Amino acid sequence: MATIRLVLGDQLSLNISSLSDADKDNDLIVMAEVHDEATYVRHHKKKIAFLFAAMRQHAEALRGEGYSVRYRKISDDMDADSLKAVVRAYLSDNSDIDRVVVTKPGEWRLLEDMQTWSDAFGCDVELRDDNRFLCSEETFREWADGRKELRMEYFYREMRRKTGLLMEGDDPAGGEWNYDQDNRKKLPKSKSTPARWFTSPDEIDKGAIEDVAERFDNHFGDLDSFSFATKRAGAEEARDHFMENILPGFGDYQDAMAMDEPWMWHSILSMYLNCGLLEPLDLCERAEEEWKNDRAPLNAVEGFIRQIIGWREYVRGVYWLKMPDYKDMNALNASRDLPDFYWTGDTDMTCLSQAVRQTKENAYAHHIQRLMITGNFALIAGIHPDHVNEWYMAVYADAYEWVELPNTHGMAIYADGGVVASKPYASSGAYINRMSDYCSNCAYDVRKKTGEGACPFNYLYWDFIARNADQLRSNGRMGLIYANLEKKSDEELEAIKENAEGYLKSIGI
Ligand code: FAD
Ligand code: DLZ
Ligand code: SF4
Repeated sequence: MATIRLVLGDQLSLNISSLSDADKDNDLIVMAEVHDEATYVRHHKKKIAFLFAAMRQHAEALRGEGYSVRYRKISDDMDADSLKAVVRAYLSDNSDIDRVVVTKPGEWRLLEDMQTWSDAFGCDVELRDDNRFLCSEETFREWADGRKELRMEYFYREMRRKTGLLMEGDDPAGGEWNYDQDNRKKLPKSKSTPARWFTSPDEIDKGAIEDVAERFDNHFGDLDSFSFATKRAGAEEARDHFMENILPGFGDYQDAMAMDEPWMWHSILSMYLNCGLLEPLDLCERAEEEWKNDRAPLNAVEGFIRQIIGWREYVRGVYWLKMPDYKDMNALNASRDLPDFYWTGDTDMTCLSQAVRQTKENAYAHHIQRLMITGNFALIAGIHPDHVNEWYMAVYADAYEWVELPNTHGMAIYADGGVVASKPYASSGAYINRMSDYCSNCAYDVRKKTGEGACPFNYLYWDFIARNADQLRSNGRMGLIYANLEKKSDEELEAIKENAEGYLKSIGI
């Protein structure tokens, strides 16, 4: 008898656990482009095109390795519209298949669905752990067990010890675990950003792009100028270009933003990492080599490695530890709709129009834009977590719920009440002005707190602080902020409230 090995769109790794014991002569590898996965949120067109193209390229690579691959391209046949329907169809067409093996998906909704497959199909359906992470779900649970707070920094130190990355014996390289204090420079006017590595689509990519243009025209985002790598070799070129040319500056300007600069010194590797074209440990080891060979400074290399073995592994651990309840959390009772400008970029707020327009164009925005612009606005305006989650899931080429949800509900909008962040990452226009040149190119005045032309981040910030006082005042890290709130006169507080309500009404939420 034979086995179906189902490979999902974000499981494009040759060493994925579902294939570890595959019988190349008998087993069938099944890969399928299905409407259910492509439409459960209105994914950016470039995200779908990227994934379909990368899946098609991976199917060829697997064939090259001697596997029998059954690949179903997206079609208009709505009878086989989900992964479950596709697997069922293969099972009923092949009486010699009596088992399905799949690596666990990265989203709860699909895991829950797959847990019903064995009964539904009347055969063994084996769900295997995803072996592409450095910390298993079980190890994370053990680390979390009994801890009052799940702070990333302590998890990260464990991961440094476990991997030996940037360790000198039992001590961290250079004496500090974290060099974040060196990584907060604003981009000087005289400094230009480095050229980036992009590629152009081959025939397989062009086919996927056409299929997406034809079928998902009503989805968010631009499809032209598609320039992601879709094969492992391309992703590795992007990686090598980053290590050689970009990594040395990764640290210094990690928190900076600048007009018409979508990439800064960020790696633009998350979409490859998350779908399996690159591997986390390999990236970190290569970055460490750059430091060891004096080609990149410690603050850059430590910062980069922390994002991967720290944040990336940590948010995945939190996701599987806290789901399914995590998704329904709304600690601050946020209830507003998402403003239309999150989909169009049409707003006079330069910071937001830059972040959204670049997102629309590239299916990418860098971390500080996601956190301190779109995330911060959603937080201080009080947008309902479900709308925030849906938007972030849809718009980025690297978005899968295991990584997106703890970053939105946890890091950006404090919907989880402090599981991920020790306090809300709320800020007024002053922070954005300090870290970017957006404000000097904006219709609003960042120095004005209320009244005509005042920066909306200013009054929305204080309105957020005031309306959530009951819940946040007791947080030790918010003490200074609440002391400043106390200093505001009743008239000032009234003007803040009026401005905030008037503005939110004017944008229709
Ligand atoms: P770099 O800045 O070059 O960082 C290097 C790598 O570190 C990234 O490729 C990524 O794999 C990892 N990394 C960095 N920060 C994080 C983080 N906070 N969590 C997990 N991994 C991290 N990342 C996603 O991969 N998918 C998402 O859907 C996603 N949604 C986000 C939503 C919000 C509100 C926020 C604040 C962050 C989100 N992130 C998400 C994390 C981070 O912003 C992206 O990983 C990063 O911007 C990807 O670009 P890059 O590859 O250039 O990253
Ligand atoms: C994101 C996505 C999209 C757009 N399309 C497909 C698809 O057609 N077939 C597939 O196997 N996977 C797709 N994916 C990725 C899945 O949604 C992803 O595997 C799950 O969300 C779990 O992480
Ligand atoms: Fe954004 Fe306010 Fe600065 Fe305009 S002035 S760019 S709205 S922070």
